[in-house]
Amino acid sequence: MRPTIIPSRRVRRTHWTEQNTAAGVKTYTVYNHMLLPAEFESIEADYWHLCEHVQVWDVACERQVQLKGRDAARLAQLMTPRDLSTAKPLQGKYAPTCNAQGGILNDPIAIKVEEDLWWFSIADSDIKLWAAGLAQGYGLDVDVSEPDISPLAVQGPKADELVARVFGSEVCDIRFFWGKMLPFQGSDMYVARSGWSKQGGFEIYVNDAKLAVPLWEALFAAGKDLNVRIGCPNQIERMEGGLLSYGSDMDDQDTPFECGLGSYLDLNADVESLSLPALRAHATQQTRQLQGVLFASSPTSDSTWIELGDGLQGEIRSQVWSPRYQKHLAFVMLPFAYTHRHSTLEHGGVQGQITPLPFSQEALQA
Ligand code: THG
Repeated sequence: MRPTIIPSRRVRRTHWTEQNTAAGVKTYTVYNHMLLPAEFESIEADYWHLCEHVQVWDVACERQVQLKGRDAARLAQLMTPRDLSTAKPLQGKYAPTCNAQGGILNDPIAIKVEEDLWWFSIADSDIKLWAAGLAQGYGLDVDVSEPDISPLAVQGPKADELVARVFGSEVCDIRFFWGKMLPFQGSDMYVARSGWSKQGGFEIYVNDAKLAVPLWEALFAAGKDLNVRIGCPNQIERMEGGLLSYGSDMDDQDTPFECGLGSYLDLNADVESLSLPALRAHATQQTRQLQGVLFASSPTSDSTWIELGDGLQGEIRSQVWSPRYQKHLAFVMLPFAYTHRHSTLEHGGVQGQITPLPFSQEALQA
């Protein structure tokens, strides 16, 4: 028998856990102390369906850390080296959060809901504790909480059509990383064009537990002819698209520069941010970089360490076989001391091509 996991108050269910079970979820992971489906039919079958049709994902585990009060914007800015001063209400910004040494603590979407109300839609680390600690230490007038707000993602090429059938055609003019407050059965929900895939789609932030299942059912009823299916973030699709997963691809031992997230910081911004001084200094001291590596077949080694010679090592952070490109894709942290002199490496008896992230179409198809 395969091992199972016991849900509890520590390993939390979501409003849609019964729907996942009924649909035959095969694998779960735990994310922000909450169940996150990882596989339905198979990772490969789920992948092809996501790229061709439309899926509904229970991503309730993308919890909202809410900052509310007079100092909400100040706390939000302290947490991230990205300049948030230009954000408009209902706009989201991908905003890595970093500690005073510049180490990455999370890579949330920071959403300015209202002037004094921010949501950090977080990846898997306990940002609420850190935000509350900063608020305490800086003596800020802000309430930090994790309200019961559960994103439901609709992803895939037919997502616009499906979400328009439920929320109206005005969803079609929502721009990437922006959102609108739209009513569902009398309750306004934040509907944003975002989601952890490159197939396009929306995330609906369900803020009323009573409406979680009705919304789920409405989406499936409206999408029958679109071949809508239950799905979840997909390792093949997200690696092909170069989306990073906090905890796997990066953690607090890495800086945004090392992980290729330098474009999401504003080093020259005149803002109060805990990590900016360290990151300004680090900008010129980088010694390694997360790279893509493409192998023609899967390396036979189980080790995540790649021996590069001369005492140098690379570390595989994530990897997957791509059925579309017939290549084994890896995200690997590699020292400049190696990549400045080499464009290939060897691991588990297989030669790999080193290439920037996100992967280019040329590199994937080569
Ligand atoms: N949606 C919501 N919350 C989330 C995620 C999400 N919390 C956890 C995790 N995902 C946070 N991490 C990411 C990482 C990448 C992106 C979004 C959230 C993303 N990146 C685009 C890219 O890299 O191409 C675009 C970023 C940009 O250019 O602004 O979408 O998915 N609610």
